[in-house]
Amino acid sequence: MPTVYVGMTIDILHHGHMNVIEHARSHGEVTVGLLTDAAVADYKRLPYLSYEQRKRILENIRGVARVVPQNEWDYAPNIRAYRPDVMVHGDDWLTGPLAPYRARALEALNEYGGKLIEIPYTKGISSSAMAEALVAVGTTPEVRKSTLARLLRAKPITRFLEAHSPISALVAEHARAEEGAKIRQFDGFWSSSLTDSTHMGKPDIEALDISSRLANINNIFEVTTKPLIIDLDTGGKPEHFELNIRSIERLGISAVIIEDKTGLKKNSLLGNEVAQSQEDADAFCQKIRAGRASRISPDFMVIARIESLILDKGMDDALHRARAYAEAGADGIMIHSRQKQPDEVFAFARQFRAGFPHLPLVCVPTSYNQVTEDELAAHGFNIVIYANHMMRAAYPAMKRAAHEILRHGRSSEIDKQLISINEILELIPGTR
Ligand code: SPV
Ligand code: MG
Repeated sequence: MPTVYVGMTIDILHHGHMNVIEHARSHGEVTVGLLTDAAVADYKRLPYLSYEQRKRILENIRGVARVVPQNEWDYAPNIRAYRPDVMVHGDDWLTGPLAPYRARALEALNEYGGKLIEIPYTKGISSSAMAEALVAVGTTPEVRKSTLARLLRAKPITRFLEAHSPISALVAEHARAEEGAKIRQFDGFWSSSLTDSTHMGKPDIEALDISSRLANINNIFEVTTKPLIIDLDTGGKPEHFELNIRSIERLGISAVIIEDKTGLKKNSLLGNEVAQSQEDADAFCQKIRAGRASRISPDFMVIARIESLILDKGMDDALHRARAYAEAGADGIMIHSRQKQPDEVFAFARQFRAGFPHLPLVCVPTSYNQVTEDELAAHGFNIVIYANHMMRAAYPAMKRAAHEILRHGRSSEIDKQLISINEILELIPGTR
């Protein structure tokens, strides 16, 4: 019996997949190369169903003899490993961004005389569109919360964008940049103390109470599906932190980050221009333990943020604290810096990674903004947070509009820089 290879993701199983499987089994014994979460996440959004769930579905389909992991978007490595007599694929890859993958698959098949059979792509069905719809319908606090842990397992580095309101979160949720077959997206949202405070016209000094922060996040969650990390400043008193963890986790937030400061907190980017004090390391470890003890699921993360470099306490202090916080049970470490170059966070990562090769490392490259995500990943970072960019984009645009209307005594001059009335009426489904 000839062997047949088919590569698939099947986040949502539909008749298009059945066409491919039925066709494949008419040529021999079918092996499905199931794309792993990591293979998919490198190219588009993480599948709704986990690899194990998708594997179980496939194994119960008639004609599928076995399911093997396909660890890359590229078929060639598995073709070389399994050397099927035949590979079956839809004809949607003859041109466009998938064409290079076709060429590589053919090259691998040609090495031993394997055959490629292409069948007409099933029209009128789009897995990606269905997956988006499914994610929107199927997002529960539980699903959203555990997505961060899944992302960290699937991707070397994940990117989070600040969202201070539902509309800013909608923009962050739907932003896309295509690069060949890859579609870059943000993996989730950062609820920033700075921009949440700014949004409310208040200083970033822990002045907003937890209820108003969570009410804002709840509104964001009403209209989005991606995971969120909350900046909880110092976390407050350990007893309050424990209680707040409950409310935070219940809402479906994936992680909380607390910083090792004490007294009146000021924004880190002010550094030592203002009076700020760092918390005693042992007391902060105690807070980490208290937070971890009150979480419900192990997928919820308590991340410790180190302010030693911000407050000019030096690298040794930062590393000493990082080790202590990791040993106290922190699920990740955020190292903050206000330098223009990434050198000090790179040096920190290198030394920290020697003792803790796998603990997630978080950075916030606001001041060292020339650094790329690839460079950060190469230095061992797993989460990059763009901490304030949506607010910083919106505010100058609003200010300009207000000023231009005043200056001209009418709005016509600013109009072409604004979203049109027609577009804003189309922006939110259900408006019309
Ligand atoms: C925030 O976004 O509120 C942060 C990061 O805590 S920073 O503003 O750089 O301190
Ligand atoms: Mg903050």
